[in-house]
Amino acid sequence: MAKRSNGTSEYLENIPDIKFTNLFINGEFVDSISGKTFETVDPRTGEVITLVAEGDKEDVDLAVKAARKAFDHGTWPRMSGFERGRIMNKFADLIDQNLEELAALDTIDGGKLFSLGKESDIPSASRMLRYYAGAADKIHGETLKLSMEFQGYTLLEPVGVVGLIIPWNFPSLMFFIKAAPALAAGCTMVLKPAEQTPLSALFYAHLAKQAGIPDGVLNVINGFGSTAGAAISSHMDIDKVSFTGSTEVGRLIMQAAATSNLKQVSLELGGKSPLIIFDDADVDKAVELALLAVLYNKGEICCAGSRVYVQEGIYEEFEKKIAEKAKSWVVGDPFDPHVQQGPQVDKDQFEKILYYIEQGKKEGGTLLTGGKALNKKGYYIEPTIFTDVKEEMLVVSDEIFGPVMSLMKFKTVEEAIERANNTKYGLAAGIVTKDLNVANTVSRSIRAGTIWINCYFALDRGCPFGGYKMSGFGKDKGMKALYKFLQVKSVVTPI
Ligand code: TAP
Repeated sequence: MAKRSNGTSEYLENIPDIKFTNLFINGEFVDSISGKTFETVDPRTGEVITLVAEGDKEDVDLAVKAARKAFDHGTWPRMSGFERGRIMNKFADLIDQNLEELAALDTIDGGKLFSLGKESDIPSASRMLRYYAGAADKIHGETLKLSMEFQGYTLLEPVGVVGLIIPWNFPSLMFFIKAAPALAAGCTMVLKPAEQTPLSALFYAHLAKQAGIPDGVLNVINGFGSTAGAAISSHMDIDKVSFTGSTEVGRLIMQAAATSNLKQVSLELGGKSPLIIFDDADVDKAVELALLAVLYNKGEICCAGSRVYVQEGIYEEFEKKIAEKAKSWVVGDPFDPHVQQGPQVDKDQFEKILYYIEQGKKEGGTLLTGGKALNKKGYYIEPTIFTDVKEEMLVVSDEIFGPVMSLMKFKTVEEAIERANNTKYGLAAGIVTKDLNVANTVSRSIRAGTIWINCYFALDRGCPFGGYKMSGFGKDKGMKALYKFLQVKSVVTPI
């Protein structure tokens, strides 16, 4: 990797040259029609990394036209599933070959740990492709026994042109959580990365072309949600939108789909997930798990366990131990291999988190640890734990999307269930106990899409993931996600 001349990090050797900054339409990198660009910023310093082409409605129209042509007349939906899978595997090989550069792009663009990018995000992205590559030639309908005079069968057909709108917290993984099943199904697509993290998405567009994905199948439009994003969700020629992001924007996307062409919508939205720790837990292990649950990826993760309920018998010991551990948590440059938490993604997110911390203090919460920004350049925030908080306080009810935990005490299993469910969200929950009956009762009683028992963030490409309640609908990952990009056609003939 080459050094970037204006880099300010001491880890200059890790910083890649930025090769791709344009829109990717019909297999080519092109300027936006307006010629406009926007800045993408390094959250370690607040400095501009580069300018990126800013796509708008006209650019989305061009990309949809290319995707439509590739779907209606191109080879991708018509080739064998085996051949699609072969090309997707080649795409995955290319990702593996460029692992360090891709991880570095997500680190400078999103403040993500470089070490985790290399060990987890980028390898998971290529494995996501391989998982769905393996499914591409196993898409079958059913034969149907009908009434006396008829027989029938079903065909599973790709939905068509799909719009994929993704957030900034996992730029690489999110790209493939959406694009990999859509590719396997035979769809063509227009993907909009978040404005904060367009760089790895453009690199993936380049690798897609190298792998042999035909022109027009995968288009990438950088830009803002209110313009490029809205143009996708209201487009008359897009058949489905798969969205990951906030509940507020999810609502806008459903509205746009309803008032345009009634396109299908799937939404992976926010969360405020509970982690419930019972008296029989190993306290040291539970402390480790609780810290991971809220601090992983600097708390910028939809299923963060940000409401931690600890049963009264172990509460005091737990509180003492988690305070010690949180104070020794290392926050700093995400290229430093010793660092556990990098900067928040941008100034807005940084200020939003600090606002919630202030609200927590005003509402009567006690700061057990943290509570402020680090005294240095960049968007760094101390791991923050509040005690003396209740569900009705903003710090407990709202998704903060930062390194902020609300720590609370409970008495009984019933109380834990009731308080855990006292939220508009339903993305995930964690339970720590050795008692199988308690684990079973609680996991069945919590209204959330994923329950982790004696673990947290045990996310796997084969395991469906998505919300209940206002955390959305329509699963990502697993075979469920493949079927989101397929539709059923029934064919009936007389016998
Ligand atoms: P959002 O503001 O919702 O942005 C997500 C994406 O939607 C971005 O690409 C954004 O564009 C775009 N967007 C914004 N306004 C839009 C509009 N009117 N029409 C169409 N697209 C629009 O969320 P965020 O701040 O990026 O991410 C944080 C949120 O995402 C959190 O609430 C978090 O819980 C949620 N999230 C959920 C999950 C899952 S799996 N459920 C995973 C990750 C994140 P720009 O940002 O580029 O303007």
